[in-house]
Amino acid sequence: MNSKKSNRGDEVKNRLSADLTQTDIATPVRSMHRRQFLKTGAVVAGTALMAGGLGPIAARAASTKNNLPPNTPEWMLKQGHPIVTPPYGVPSKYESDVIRRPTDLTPTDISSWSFTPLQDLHGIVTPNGLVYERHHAGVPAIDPAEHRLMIHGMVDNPKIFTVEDLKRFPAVSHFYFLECSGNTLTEWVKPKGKTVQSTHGLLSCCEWTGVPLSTVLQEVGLKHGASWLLAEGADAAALDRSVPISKALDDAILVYAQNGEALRPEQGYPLRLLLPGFEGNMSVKWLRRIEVGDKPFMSHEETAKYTDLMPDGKARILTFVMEAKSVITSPSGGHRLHDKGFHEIRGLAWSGSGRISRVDVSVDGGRNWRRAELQGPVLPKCLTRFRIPWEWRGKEAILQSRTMDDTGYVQPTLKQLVAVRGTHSVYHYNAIQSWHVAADGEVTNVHA
Ligand SMILES: Nc1nc2c(c(=O)[nH]1)N[C@H]1C(S)=C(S)[C@@H](COP(=O)(O)O)O[C@H]1N2
Ligand SMILES: [Mo]
Repeated sequence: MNSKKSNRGDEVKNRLSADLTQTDIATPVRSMHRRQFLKTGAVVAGTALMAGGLGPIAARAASTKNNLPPNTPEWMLKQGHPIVTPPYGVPSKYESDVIRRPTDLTPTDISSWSFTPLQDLHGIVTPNGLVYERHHAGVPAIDPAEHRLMIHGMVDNPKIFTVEDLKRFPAVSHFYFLECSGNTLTEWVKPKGKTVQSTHGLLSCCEWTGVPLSTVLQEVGLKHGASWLLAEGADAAALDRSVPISKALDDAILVYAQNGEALRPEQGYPLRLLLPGFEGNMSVKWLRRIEVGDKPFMSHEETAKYTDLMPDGKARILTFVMEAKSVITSPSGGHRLHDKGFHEIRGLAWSGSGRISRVDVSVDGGRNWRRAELQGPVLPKCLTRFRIPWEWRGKEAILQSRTMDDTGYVQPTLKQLVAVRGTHSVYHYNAIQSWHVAADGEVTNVHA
């Protein structure tokens, strides 16, 4: 997926390397002697950017040499484009390869996935246009004026709410990750995904706004003995899942906005359920009906699918929580390190059980570990960004991250995971990911 990028990087690297001494390549810009910096300034700046994974910037700079100092770049010689073109802003055209990517694993693109480009993102928030997608019957085009949420079953006052009704309730906003329990499913037996987008990209993190489900359940009144509910979507799949009342009364949200604007159609416009830390499948999109009952409803999605086949031939069912997991996003599969010396290893950690308490990073396949820095705020059931400095000496390395959450749970190695779960499972893969760095800087997915 990054091949375009790395090729561009390679070209520049080839063109630049003629001008560079070995010392220049190995010296971090910050500590470089001023005279030396001036002598090789433009070239070194480009190289340093590539070292940080910003290959395309260096590539562009080199391909438009006339725009480089001491010249005045062409974009300073005329005025820019006027405001509100377009009225809804879009990223720079130079970011056009930062996109969701589909999979070739599904026979149709109606019931399929698209993956978030984790390798290109910064911080913890997923921009709305890059949030991963999982639809079982495509994206319905719902007119919010004709959408309703019906709540019935074991309640005192069954009700039908409009979206506007729900927006009148006191609102909350929280940052939570959303992960498909099928995330990383290709990796059980062999390392398959080429990039972190394809291995871990069924993962996103937004600020979700809506009304707590507990508030609305209070409005309709739960009958004595009510202990489960069924949430149903208004798509052609009519996807439905059972939710324990304890979760519904805890942190479940009826969501109508993500990252400050209305939900995107792909994310469930105009209304979705969000169950923080639970498998993505249960956060029912295009939510139209909640039925309250006293036992799980045993829908297709929680019996035929979304169960975990164990080594003894029995299947675990109703496995809700997404357990602690982490992954290095830079450098990661498809990247290429061009320069020895300083690199910042960056990644994401998350846990459906609570807060991330720690991330350790190994560069030797798990023999030695160093503690990474966690970027605040460290929020519960939210992505947490970690970073750690690394001096690459141009030798082979195996990069791994291992996280722990505030329950004390430690992310397993693949061996530990398979010892318990076997290899017949599809969902809930959360083993430590390994990226192999070759002596030539090429980064690939391996099992270590
Ligand atoms: N109604 C409905 N809800 C749904 C789905 C669906 O197909 N239909 N897919 C589920 C699955 S499997 C996941 S992982 C998440 C994906 O949410 P997203 O597309 O907003 O990332 O929505 C869940 N909710
Ligand atoms: Mo999913």
